[in-house]
Amino acid sequence: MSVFDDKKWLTEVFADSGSVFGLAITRKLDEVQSPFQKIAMYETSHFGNLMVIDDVIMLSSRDNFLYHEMLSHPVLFTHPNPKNVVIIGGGDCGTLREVLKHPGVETVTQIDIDEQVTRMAEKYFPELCASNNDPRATLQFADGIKFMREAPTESVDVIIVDSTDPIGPGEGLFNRAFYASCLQALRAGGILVQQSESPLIHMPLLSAMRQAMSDAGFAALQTLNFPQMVYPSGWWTCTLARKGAAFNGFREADAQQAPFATEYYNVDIHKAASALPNFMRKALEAS
Ligand code: SPD
Repeated sequence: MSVFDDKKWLTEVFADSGSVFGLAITRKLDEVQSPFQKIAMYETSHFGNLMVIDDVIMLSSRDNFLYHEMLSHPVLFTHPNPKNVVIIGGGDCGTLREVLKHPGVETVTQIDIDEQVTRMAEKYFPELCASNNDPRATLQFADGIKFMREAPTESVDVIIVDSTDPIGPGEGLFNRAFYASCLQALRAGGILVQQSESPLIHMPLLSAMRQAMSDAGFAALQTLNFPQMVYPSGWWTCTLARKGAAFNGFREADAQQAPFATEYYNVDIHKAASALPNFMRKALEAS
């Protein structure tokens, strides 16, 4: 018996780490079966609204800022002058909102395979969709793998892959063929960044992703880590891959004077996120 027996719990079981994460739910708000996946929305007692896709937690009102800011601002302050950005996935529009905060960004094309994710986000996370009508933004509902395969050569500065885990519709976004398409679409010095799962639970996957990025021809890789309570282990990463040049810090002065507010990202966080614990260094050196 637990002291929480008066609550309804939504639990996600992480079979690969023998652990489970739970949030207290006050009610189910919605559920839709799209042609691609089941999207469910819940109201929680402490984390605001919650989106769950195929029984996997995607985001909560309370902590999505960590993930969306870390997927956007480090890469945009690392690129010297990002003008044209592509987001693959990202249907909840939280990443799009962060990217559009950068005044130098001229176009953002978001390609999510599932329009229903965006329709649900508009309804239950309106704050994340507040910038969807920005004239710089184009939202397309299509296959991101095909989009990148057909993208004009050297037409993009930054590609952000804001995907689900590598199962279901997101599976094809984690392999060498996809990274090769991204490399071709990037201009010289362009950067791909992708959510790269938990360092504690998914290190073999993270190593394999990095290997596939290198095999595709990316010249330099950088993995950043940050907290994310609602994902397995509460600890998450994103990995940057640069075309044709090594990483050489980031535009620290610009980040310091950013003309917009963030809740998590700042210069010190950016630096700290690139510090990797020994077990990660060892695993990445070995791969
Ligand atoms: N284990 C869930 C990982 C999901 C990562 N992407 C979430 C998308 C939020 N924009």
